[in-house]
Amino acid sequence: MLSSLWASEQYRETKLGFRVKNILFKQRSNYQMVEILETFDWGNILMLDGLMMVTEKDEFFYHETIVHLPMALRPNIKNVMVVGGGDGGTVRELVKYGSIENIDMVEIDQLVVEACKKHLPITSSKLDDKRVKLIFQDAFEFIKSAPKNHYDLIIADSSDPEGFAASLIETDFYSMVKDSLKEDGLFAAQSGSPLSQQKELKATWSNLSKVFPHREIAWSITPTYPGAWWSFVVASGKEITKPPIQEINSPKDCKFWKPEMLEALLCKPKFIEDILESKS
Ligand code: SPD
Repeated sequence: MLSSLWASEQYRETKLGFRVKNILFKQRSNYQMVEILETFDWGNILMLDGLMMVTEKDEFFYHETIVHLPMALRPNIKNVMVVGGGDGGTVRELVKYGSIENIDMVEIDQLVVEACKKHLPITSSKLDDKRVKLIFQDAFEFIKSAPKNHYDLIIADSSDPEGFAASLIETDFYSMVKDSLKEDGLFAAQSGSPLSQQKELKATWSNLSKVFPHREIAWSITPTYPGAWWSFVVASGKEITKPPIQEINSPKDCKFWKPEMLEALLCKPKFIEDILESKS
């Protein structure tokens, strides 16, 4: 029998629908509605407050970009903080590097992690790696008292900058991130859709510019996010230079990422340049 159940993400004035076979998990946490649904076309999907976070079919584009792009820009990354990332996809990519010694994952919502461990087994498969420390706390609060000059890489794998995640694109947050990073440490974050979230992307870029002297923007794709095209930022107190491709030591078991992608993803399409340069 065909299911007549549909999950749809309405983001502003656009809706994207996914036909659902089964509701695997649905529970309100202290922060948001957490749903994991089995779909016909996209595998199991995670939605938070009705917004798409992960589909099993296309999450690799996002998670491989948010990890392997910054990892390609700095050798010798050992100590990492992940802000958010409760589904585990970012950690799964990070643990591919034998050189990484420690990953502090600071996720506000323990229920997201529990649900993903059960229903998104591939995405969450490395959350029990012995180098991973799960900290269930508001990242803004955690980073206030985090050690200074400590991390080589901080990745913000957050929801859209609305509600409790809104503070994660503010200059106060970026300043604390900068203090927690070593001098040549790198900050990487998802910065939303250059098509559907131009105002947020512009705010991210200008706030970053107030704190970090060196920044780059990269594009990638996630077909099930609004606009499909996605953006990521990297920033540092020290110059960001692209190493020659043959010096990039990326893991081989990726589906989207390979060292040649660094040059491609850092090449800004004209309309992204225009957003970053616009006045408002
Ligand atoms: N509009 C959706 C933005 C979601 C970005 N974060 C996704 C989390 C994947 N680990």
